[in-house]
Amino acid sequence: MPKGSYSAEQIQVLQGLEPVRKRPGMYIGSTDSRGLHHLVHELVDNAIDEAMAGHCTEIIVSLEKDGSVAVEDNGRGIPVDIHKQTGRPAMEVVLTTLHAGGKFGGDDSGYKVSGGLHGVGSSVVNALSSHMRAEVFRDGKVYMQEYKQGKPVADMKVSGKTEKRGTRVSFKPDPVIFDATVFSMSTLMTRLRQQAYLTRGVAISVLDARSERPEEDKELPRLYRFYFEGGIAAYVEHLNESQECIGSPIWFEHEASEGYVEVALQYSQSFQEHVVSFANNIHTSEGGHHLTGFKAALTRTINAYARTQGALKEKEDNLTAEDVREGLTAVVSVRLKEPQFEGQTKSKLGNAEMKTAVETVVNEKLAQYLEEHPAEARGVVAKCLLASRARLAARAARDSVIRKGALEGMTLPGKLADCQSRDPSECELFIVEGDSAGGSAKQARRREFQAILPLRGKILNVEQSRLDKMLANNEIKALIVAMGMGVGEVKEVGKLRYHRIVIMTDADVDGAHIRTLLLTLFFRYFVELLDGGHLYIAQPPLYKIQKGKDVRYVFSDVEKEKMLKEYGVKGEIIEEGGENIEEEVQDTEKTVKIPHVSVQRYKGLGEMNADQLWDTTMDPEHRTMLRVTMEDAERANAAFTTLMGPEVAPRRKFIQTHAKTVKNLDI
Ligand code: TTJ
Repeated sequence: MPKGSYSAEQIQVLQGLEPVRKRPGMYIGSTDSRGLHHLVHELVDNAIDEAMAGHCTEIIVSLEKDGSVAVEDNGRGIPVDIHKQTGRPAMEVVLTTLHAGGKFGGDDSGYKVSGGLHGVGSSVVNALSSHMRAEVFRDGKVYMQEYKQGKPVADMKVSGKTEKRGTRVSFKPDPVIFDATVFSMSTLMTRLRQQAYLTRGVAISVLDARSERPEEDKELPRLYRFYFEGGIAAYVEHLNESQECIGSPIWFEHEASEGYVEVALQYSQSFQEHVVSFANNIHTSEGGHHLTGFKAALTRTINAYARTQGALKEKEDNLTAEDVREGLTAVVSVRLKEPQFEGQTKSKLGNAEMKTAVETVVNEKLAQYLEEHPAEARGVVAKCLLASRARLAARAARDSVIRKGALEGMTLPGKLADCQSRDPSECELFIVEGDSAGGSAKQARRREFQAILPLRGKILNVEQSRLDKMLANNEIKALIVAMGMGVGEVKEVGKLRYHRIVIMTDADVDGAHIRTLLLTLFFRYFVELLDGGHLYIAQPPLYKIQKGKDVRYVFSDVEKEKMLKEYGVKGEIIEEGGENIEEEVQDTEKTVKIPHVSVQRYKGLGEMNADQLWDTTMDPEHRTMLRVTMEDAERANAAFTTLMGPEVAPRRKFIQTHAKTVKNLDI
């Protein structure tokens, strides 16, 4: 079969659409407004693929009077010939079966948007529609088939004559499936505009023909046409609209063996960095190898140029990656045959070969640009040097804070109850929350090798703070001084005074928060301690269960229930209390009395007496501690960034999604 011709032979694994209607969320993520709009993009992606293959220049999305949406292109049309495996027209197979692999034409030579991150296929749209009509215009004829809930109403037929060429698919989302079935033109436009920027030379129009429009659409014109001859260069121009720019956007493309690479960039006098990356038109918000390659090449090329021009003197250090990205706006777009999407939100490009592919192109083309545009090149280098000088000044200020501060002087903080030993390999530092827990821990500890540092209140949120500001915080300074290894550029792991650093917080929400803050601090500034296995989390018990002289400590509710069963007492009885109370446990409101057995719940470390704290939590012979591993920290890092970073929206989302898993809420 010659390349570029098409037939219906390559559809591989076929499956009906029943599972889609049973569990729509599995296929389109959700059945809310987001999932609803996803249906449109699913169809548009097919048309974009046809455009990327070079066969389509116009895509029209229309919101019809009857609540349906139509997507039409002027491509070659979905194949209508008979698919050998099933004996049905290819169009029917494409729209009524879940086809693994997503290839329904003979033409799999190109890069595809559909079948990428969300590409579940147009049949999924069909399954979730109360009604769908597909039309293919080719060879002067209109081939047409209609469906209800994904099932053909009749065989495909020739329904008329036409001069047109292309595909038109219209559908009405099934109200049985979706919470709401009203489309928002403004929502659709955001993504369609982006797609138009990314697919240079293709026009994407949106037409609103509805008589009733939702509130957010009422002010909008009824017709938009997104067409950007400049593609991503126009995108960069648009992003930099309100900035004072250095020259026009730089644009280049290259068809490498690993895939297609396209880059546009422009510097402005802003201090922000705005670099966005895409793989097969899908926004890779978590970056990936294409972005890594871009950044590496940028740093290398600008440094090389600055050196040959003498802008960087021999004895001066190279510009850092951050220096060369200050004021940069860039779009990096790659297309590849088999994109791998990884990461927390599956939006990180995992194909390692794209690093070199992008790096090589950018090295070459950017160097060439700088050579050919000396005026712009001077502007760019000047901007980067400015960023570098600002960074050096900030560092000097920070160093002086460190030198002037208590760190070098080594005056240990007053509230540290240090241990006697000076052999770090046997020394332990317990970081405890609050003075009262600190008091218990001081009584409980073995002073020969255990030191206690009580921290008051919530320590600073380090994710958002710079090092200098962080060092102004007394709690953090005390901790850093106690550990003895310094911080930032004067850090020396060899000077660590304790080889075990133990975070010991209460088993409640506040404790968890302080633990997260501490982990953030360690992850950001003392990653060596994680690598070296020096960081631990203490495991104080949740309950003390006592029957006569027999005392047991348990660390979870499950363990508690198990223990009580062993004693022949059921959980419910405990809650109700009972007769024959023989024992009373003092010191707590939460004492529950039952025959012979008492259960005490520890709300905080302060509620344990020194002996109990030693026995259960601090005694190396009996305690369990969790060692914080790099893997924990890596996993935590994502949470840190979401929870602690400056962006509010993702944090709210994280909290909403995880709220149910926060147990032991201390109300
Ligand atoms: C497949 O490979 C051979 C040539 O035609 C290719 C194809 O299917 N092209 C195509 C599909 N163009 N447009 C579509 C399409 C457009 C919409 C709006 C919806 C769907 C499901 C497909």
